[in-house]
Amino acid sequence: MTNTGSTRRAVLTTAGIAVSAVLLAGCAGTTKHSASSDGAASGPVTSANPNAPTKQGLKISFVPKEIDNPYENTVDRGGIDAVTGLRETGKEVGPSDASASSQVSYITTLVQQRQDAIVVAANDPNAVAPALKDARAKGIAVVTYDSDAAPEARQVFVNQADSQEVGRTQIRLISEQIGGTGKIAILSATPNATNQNTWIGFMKDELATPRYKGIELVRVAYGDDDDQKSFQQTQALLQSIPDLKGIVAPTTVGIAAAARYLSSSPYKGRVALTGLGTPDQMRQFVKDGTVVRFALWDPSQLGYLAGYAACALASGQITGKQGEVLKAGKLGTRTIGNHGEIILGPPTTFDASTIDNYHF
Ligand code: RAM
Repeated sequence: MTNTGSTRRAVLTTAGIAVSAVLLAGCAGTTKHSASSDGAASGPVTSANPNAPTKQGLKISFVPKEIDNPYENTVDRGGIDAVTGLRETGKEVGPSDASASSQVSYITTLVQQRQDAIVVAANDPNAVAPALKDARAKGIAVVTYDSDAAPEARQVFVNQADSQEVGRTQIRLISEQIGGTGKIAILSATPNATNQNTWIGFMKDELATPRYKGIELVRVAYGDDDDQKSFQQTQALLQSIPDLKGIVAPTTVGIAAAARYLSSSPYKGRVALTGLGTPDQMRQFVKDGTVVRFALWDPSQLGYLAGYAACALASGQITGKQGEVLKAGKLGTRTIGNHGEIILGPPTTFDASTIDNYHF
């Protein structure tokens, strides 16, 4: 659960310098190439000025669920691209595991470093809340992306897609793949993850509709967004539920590990697997017939949108109120919705006929 500095990585990019990724080993939140800005974050902004110029010298930090998750790294590269495109400084720093409190010390360090904005994919909605509230009280803009924190601890939540749609889509996909009847299980990330729990809630809601009366959700297992644990949990599900027809893994780590297990097991082609995966990780399993169809969005666009949201908040162009409009560079604009939610767009589904069109 505790994060050791040795596995920690910070990715830094500095405006105008083509540094795409720097691997650092060091103490919590070490900032090797800090911006020259004095970092004096201004006090909390209460009313938006959409025409305010984007401040310069902003320091924006991205805190993923865990630092070695390829999905989260792609998201953060997109975020760092966005902020460096605005001539600000961005970095990625975070824990080596996705446990509930693993991000707290990183956030605390970023507050001490007087970052202008902290962008975090919360491993637990409540565990990070006190540290984020402290950041807010010190005038630091707080954005959640991918996985939300308690709403009062942040200003906006940049959501990859409408949560209902993500949940319901996955039930539609598994139903199509098992012919509408039989036992299914969910292989999730961690038990506390806000995003997976929200999606699972909508999956259960969807399963309760008459259309899916032939499908029975028999278990929710947790691989903790750890490859090995997800692999073992897949094996355990298949061995303990002999008549299991399908698995839904709403996590890129989980679905890739489950596909790897299935692909070389006697269950390949007999037990369906769908959920949320990156095309790059899933390509071989789609091509070898282990997986028929799954879903996701473009992770780098999620980070890009969150990077723009962070700069806009830190510049006073938005405050997070419903109805405010975020200008997001190549993505156009997004209107802030209920409870400060900003949605990237609808999820995409991938299968053998389309997967080679996507490279992330
Ligand atoms: C994993 C993480 C992340 C989630 C994706 C789909 O990488 O759990 O939070 O959004 O899967």
